[in-house]
Amino acid sequence: MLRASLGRLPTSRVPFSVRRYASSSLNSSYKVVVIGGGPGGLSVSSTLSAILGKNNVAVVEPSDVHYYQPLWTFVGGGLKSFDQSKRRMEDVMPKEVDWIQKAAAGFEPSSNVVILADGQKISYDYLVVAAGIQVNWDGVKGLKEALGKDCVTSNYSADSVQRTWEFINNFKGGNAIFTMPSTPIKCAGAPQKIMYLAEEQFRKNGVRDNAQVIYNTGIGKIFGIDKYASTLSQICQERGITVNTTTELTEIRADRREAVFKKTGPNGSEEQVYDYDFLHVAPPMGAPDFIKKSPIADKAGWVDVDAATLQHTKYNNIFSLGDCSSCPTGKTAAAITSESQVVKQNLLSLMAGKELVAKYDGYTSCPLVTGKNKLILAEFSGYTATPQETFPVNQSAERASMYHLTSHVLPELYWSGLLKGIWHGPGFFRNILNPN
Ligand code: FAD
Ligand code: UQ1
Repeated sequence: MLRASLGRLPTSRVPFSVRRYASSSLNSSYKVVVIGGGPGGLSVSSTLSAILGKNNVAVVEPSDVHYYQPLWTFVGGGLKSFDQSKRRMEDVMPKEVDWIQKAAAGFEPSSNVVILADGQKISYDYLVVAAGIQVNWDGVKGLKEALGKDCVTSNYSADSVQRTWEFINNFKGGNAIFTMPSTPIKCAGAPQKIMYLAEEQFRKNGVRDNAQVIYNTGIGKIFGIDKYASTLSQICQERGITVNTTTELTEIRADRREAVFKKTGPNGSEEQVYDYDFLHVAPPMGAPDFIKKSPIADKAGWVDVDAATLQHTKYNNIFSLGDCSSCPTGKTAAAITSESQVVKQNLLSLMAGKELVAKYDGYTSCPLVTGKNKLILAEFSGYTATPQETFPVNQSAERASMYHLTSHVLPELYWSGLLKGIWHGPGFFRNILNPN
């Protein structure tokens, strides 16, 4: 039941000027509560707090740091520094929001309440859930213990991404294995992007002739969209990279430098053991546990939203975007550029009692870096599995221009555009440059 109208003020307010909300005894209420201070949460809260004004929008976010995760491929590949991916959360948090620096632990959507990890309850008129995806480090036996040590690394962790470059650059030969799980993950291209950068570096370092570069993926093809998959397969063939599909990492035996894989699919379960001299792991991922066990989750644990309006299928004052939502598309920051606009427009329409007309079309993108100065800019709809390219060129080709766009322009669009709520993706430019 909605209690809100556009002009209503919250029933209680943060009674001081600091933006962190530290009280554990006071219950508080906001017009809009946003869960998560990643790109999804910050884009939406920037715009809404600018429109609704101070004390009306709260962001629940426990972390002190905000990472531009797409840069981690470049960090692991030795092309950017880790510090370039990092900002203090207080520097990116919109000025007009109340930042509640705690974790959300549950939802009581029938009473419009979010429960925080310390038991405190925050009530809302409207809720936006953008808490990201959960990386399940326990999903591979031995991974947690092995990570960041003795040639085992992952670009999916702030703690190990810098080791990736160290291990790549020190690699002397043998098996360099890159893994991709069968679960949904964020940026499904990232597990192979780092492989292309590593393979290039092995050549530069004169160790390529002694190396086997192997991509073991739990899914049935190298990439979900055929147009890009065929170029990627060709690149792997030309560069002598072995691609094994339906081959999923289950265990790391670090003491013996062995990686255990199982065959997935209908004839699955066969076990294969590989020796490794470098191992880059993309771990299994899934919906965050606190969402999964709550009433706002679908069967798989994602926030259950309408794929077009991004409104919850059952609770109409709840929206979700980004990696934790049920939208059947590639989970990327690029997807959030489009999703955020839809959430903002539809939320404001709902507040004004108007029909929800904004519709998300599944746009997502994966900048597949294949070397220093080479990149395939895959842009597509995850809903139709067809390309949705911005530029009037064949985007499945490797291009230096796309590398420079991704390396230099996209970070700026992210920090100064998406996080500030003013960059809603390339749709406008696509309609001019490459209309269909
Ligand atoms: P996140 O960015 O994960 O943010 C979620 C926020 O919620 C976090 O700040 C977290 O602290 C907070 N949170 C978590 N739990 C709670 C809780 N219980 N309560 C409150 N807050 C909580 N995308 C691209 O578009 N292009 C790329 O090239 C690209 N490359 C990538 C490469 C790598 C190696 C990685 C790791 C990711 C890449 N991505 C890329 C994916 C992109 O980073 C994510 O899709 C994007 O960050 C998702 O944004 P989000 O806001 O949904 O979630
Ligand atoms: C994008 O807008 C974006 O967010 C800033 C990304 O995240 C890093 C992307 O990866 C991509 C591809 C886009 C889309 C932008 C253009 C200009 C194609």
